[in-house]
Amino acid sequence: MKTFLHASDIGPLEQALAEAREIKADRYKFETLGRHKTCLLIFFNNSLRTRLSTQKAARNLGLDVIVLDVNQGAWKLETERGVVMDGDKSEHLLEAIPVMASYCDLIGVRTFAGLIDRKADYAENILTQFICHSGKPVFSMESATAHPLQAFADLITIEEHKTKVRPKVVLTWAPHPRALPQAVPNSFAEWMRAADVDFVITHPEGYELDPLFVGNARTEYDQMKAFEGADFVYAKNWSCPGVTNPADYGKILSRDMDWCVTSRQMAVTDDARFMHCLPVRRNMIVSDEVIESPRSLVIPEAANREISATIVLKRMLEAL
Ligand code: AN0
Ligand code: CP
Repeated sequence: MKTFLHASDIGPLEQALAEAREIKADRYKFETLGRHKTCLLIFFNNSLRTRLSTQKAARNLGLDVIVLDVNQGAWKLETERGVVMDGDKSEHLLEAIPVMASYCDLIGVRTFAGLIDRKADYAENILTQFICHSGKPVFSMESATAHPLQAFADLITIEEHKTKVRPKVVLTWAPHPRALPQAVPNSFAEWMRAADVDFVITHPEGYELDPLFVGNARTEYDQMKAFEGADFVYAKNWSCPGVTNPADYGKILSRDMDWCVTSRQMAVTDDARFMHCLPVRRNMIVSDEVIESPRSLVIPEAANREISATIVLKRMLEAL
């Protein structure tokens, strides 16, 4: 595997899930695979889970790890070609990438959508430059439009906790005070479509996700209806994807607190498990009661980030 951005990059999901069980049974099984190899993790944005779980995964495989926080201690990087660099940015990504690549064997990149220019975000401007100019395998640690390590961990979590062959999985939009990217719901939808689940998306009108990720997944605009009989409820806020109205891209279209997941909606599910990628704002996205209930999976879900990252890094090492 040379790049990791889409569900298709991991190949058959059954095989990936079997590998997850293998790693979970012994996470040090491949501890010599990364000997004398270095994994560079580059963060353009904040992170708690990705930062820790990916380092842990790398160490499971015997890799050395270098972490760079671009906004703390590095030179400010210009990302657009053709700019006269007379502002506050001292270095261009086009030099920085090959330099960083010369010190490592694998590269992980965390970068968020700007939420201003839909075309630039969906072209994955920063991640693409790493893929084109590093000469090294590159994996997304959440990029502008996708968060595949999260979606893979979510799939593992659903697989571990499902009690039906084909569970009903509901992705629900929920309110948030700041405009957030579509990366998490995009990838979650993409991976759920590839998995053997009954998948439904619910959100207020105008929040339709990009067809590139959701394909022809079922949308139900009535949240209560969508929740009926659900086995898994996956909550997430996202800003307007600009699919129906490009001018609204990145905007907050609704602050309707009725969409906050509480026991009112959970009551119509089939005793559903609650999921969220974290970080989560309590009593905006989900009530204290629901996130603290024994049906909440947010902690095992986050723990599975170590497993998804171990598999992705292992696959990349095997292909070196
Ligand atoms: C980010 C997002 O919505 O993409 C990271 C989630 C993994 N969330 C926030 O910035 C709160
Ligand atoms: N879920 C997730 O990716 O969290 P962080 O932003 O803390 O890494």
